[in-house]
Amino acid sequence: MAEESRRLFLALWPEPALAERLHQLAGEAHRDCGGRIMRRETLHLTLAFIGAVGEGRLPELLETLGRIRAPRFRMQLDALGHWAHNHILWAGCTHAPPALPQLAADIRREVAAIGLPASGPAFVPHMTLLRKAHAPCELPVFDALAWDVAEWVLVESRLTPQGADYQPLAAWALG
Ligand code: 2AM
Repeated sequence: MAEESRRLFLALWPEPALAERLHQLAGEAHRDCGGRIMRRETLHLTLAFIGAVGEGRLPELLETLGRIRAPRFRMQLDALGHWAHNHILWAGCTHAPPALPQLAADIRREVAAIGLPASGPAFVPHMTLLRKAHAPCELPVFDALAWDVAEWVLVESRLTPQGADYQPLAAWALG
């Protein structure tokens, strides 16, 4: 019988209060550019996308990821943007703290070292708020949202007719 596989990625997951604020922003942007609003509980920032991983490789992946050491950091979510190529309306930061791309690079390197694909496009930190969105005429103006990042998570994505359903599998604290 074929081995079960899971669709995996690594991400930062906001606390409910921050997710709520981002969800409100998504609603404001939606008035202008339409599209599909991401559910509050699914909002996240992807660090690395792996894709399908055979069940049998999970222990090795967990052990590899568990060896990564990285510092806590604060991020200011102060920007909204729209990508024409994939019709995503996103939230991000004008100046990412260096610890953020460093964490993404460490994860990608370690995952690649055990022969799994963890690259995807170049790392551009963003949180998808709307999909299938038109280019906005005017983006909502908002006060920067501070995000104190204390952990990162391994998440399984299950595709359902209602959209992606995300299940956290493991979390690691930042030092
Ligand atoms: P997106 O929001 O920019 O589409 C789970 O699907 C997460 O992994 C999403 O944040 C998604 O980013 C990202 N993702 C999905 N497929 C990907 C791929 N092939 N390469 C890189 N990232 C991907």
